[in-house]
Amino acid sequence: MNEKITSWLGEMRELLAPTDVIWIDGSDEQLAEIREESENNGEIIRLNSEKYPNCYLHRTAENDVARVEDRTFICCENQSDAGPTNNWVAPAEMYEKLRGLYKNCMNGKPLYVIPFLMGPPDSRFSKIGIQLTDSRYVVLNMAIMTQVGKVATDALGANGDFVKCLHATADLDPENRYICHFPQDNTVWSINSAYGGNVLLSKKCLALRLASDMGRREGWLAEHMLILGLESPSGDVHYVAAAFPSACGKTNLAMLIPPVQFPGYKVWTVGDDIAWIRVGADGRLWAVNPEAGFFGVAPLTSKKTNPNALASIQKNTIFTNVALNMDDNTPWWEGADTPEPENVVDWRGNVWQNGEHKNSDTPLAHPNSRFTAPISGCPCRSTEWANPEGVPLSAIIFGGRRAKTAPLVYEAFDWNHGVYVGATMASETTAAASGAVGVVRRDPMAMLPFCGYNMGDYFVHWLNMGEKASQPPKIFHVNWFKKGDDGKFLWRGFGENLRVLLWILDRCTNKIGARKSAIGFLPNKEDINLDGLDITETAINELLSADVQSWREDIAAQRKFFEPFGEKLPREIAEQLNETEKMLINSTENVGVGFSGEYS
Ligand code: OXD
Ligand code: MN
Repeated sequence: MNEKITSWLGEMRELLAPTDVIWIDGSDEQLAEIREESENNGEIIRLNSEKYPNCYLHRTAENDVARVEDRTFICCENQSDAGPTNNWVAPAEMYEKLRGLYKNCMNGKPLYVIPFLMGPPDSRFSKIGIQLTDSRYVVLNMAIMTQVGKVATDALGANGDFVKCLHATADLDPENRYICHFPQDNTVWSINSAYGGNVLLSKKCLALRLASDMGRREGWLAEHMLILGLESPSGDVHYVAAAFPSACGKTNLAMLIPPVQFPGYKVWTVGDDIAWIRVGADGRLWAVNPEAGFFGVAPLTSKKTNPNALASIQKNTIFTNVALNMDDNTPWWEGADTPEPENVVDWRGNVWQNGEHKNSDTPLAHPNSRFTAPISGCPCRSTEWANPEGVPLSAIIFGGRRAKTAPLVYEAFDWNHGVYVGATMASETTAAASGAVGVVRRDPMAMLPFCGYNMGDYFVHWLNMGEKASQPPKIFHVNWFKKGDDGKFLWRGFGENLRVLLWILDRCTNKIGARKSAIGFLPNKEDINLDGLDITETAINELLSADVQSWREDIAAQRKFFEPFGEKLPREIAEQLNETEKMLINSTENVGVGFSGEYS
């Protein structure tokens, strides 16, 4: 037994006072037993075993349905190390407050100990954590999202280090809900929530917030990125990583099915949410997905939007806060392929019969309802998912949800400009975090809620990674969400996004040219394959251009966002901003930054 575990566990037992300690060994038998207990206690509901074998539904408390950024803290010694974008409390003060809340909170309940491995076994990328929890739902989810039990304890050995993760459901008091990170102690403490993003501590807490800080110290990156492999008809596979804010389509892009006009192309999913990225011996950047499952947004998942995700969630899946079709005991959500059920239980547990819900305008599934499904069930899973070396990246893509400002795609001039493009990313907010939906907020590299240290230092680290990599990937920005004056999306998205990926890869392999503009290289229209796509000339012109006036307004917003970083904002980023502003001043209103007018 690893002594570090014994002494930590002893201390935690004394604090939490559980009745019992149960070690998760990862065996099918043990997990089956826990599922049965959860079912008997009403924590999970078994779904139709023929249509959805080994699938369950869970409902969280009504006030506990999303990540709580205002209750999430980085507790390092100096506030300046957490930076202006993180909530901060000194570690001693936070530990003391939380100890009070944890004291005896597992009285009458067992404590589950979950050793978990993130990343392929025997890989320089991998990290080990141990999560303590009083929630069987958390145990079952962790067993999908990570590799739990023996595989982790074997990797840990007698002396290995691990991240200490503590979660307690306590009484779900939102006023005392805390998600706290202690980077100097490799520790996460979470209390009074049972929603995935707050309690599956492997995910946002370890694999992003703590790992980003470890990555800075150890010379690698932990990013909020999907990883996919794009295979061409000749069999070559190129890998790209893409960062979009939560609920902006990372899972859909990672599992894309090419349109019929592109026979022989295939997309292979390496990961849909997190990438750990290191410089390889060849000077390229190599990436692994540290997770073993998907914790995806259910609403709008359908045969049309993401058939691969749909196939992945037909078995061995836990659904959270979706609706339940009472007629056949199957899950349902807005945007599903089947019509709204007549007899249905909504995500809150309210029963609606004989179609009576159809007069209501509240959704049946929560907009942030989720599925937890193992990557092993994904039909387009990449064989490289478990490669201990990871996959080499040809491109990094940043993206957001912008109705107006950003074009469909553009390429950064070079690495440093790409870091500036990532640092100035912005997106309209979604339901994945509590708070208003649809408000534009700046979200550098989609890491605003997940960077575990000062974001000014994070930008420096990104710039340094470009120096360390002699063959860094090219950097791009995409926006699938641009709207026309009629308020409708200009681009169909989903499978059609392959056309943009192909332009990106053609740029990476130097097959085509592009037009230099103030914001980056924009595509020549004829270089994006639009075969068989029903799109007007006006729409494509609008998609491939950017409006100077709204971009100038954006520059002002970027400056404002950077202000609180003060001295920490790297000079290179400030220079890129000034340079872009200068180029925008020289662009005339009519020409636009790209080619408005060019094709009219
Ligand atoms: C997620 C998120 O759950 O980003 O992946 O909120
Ligand atoms: Mn995410």
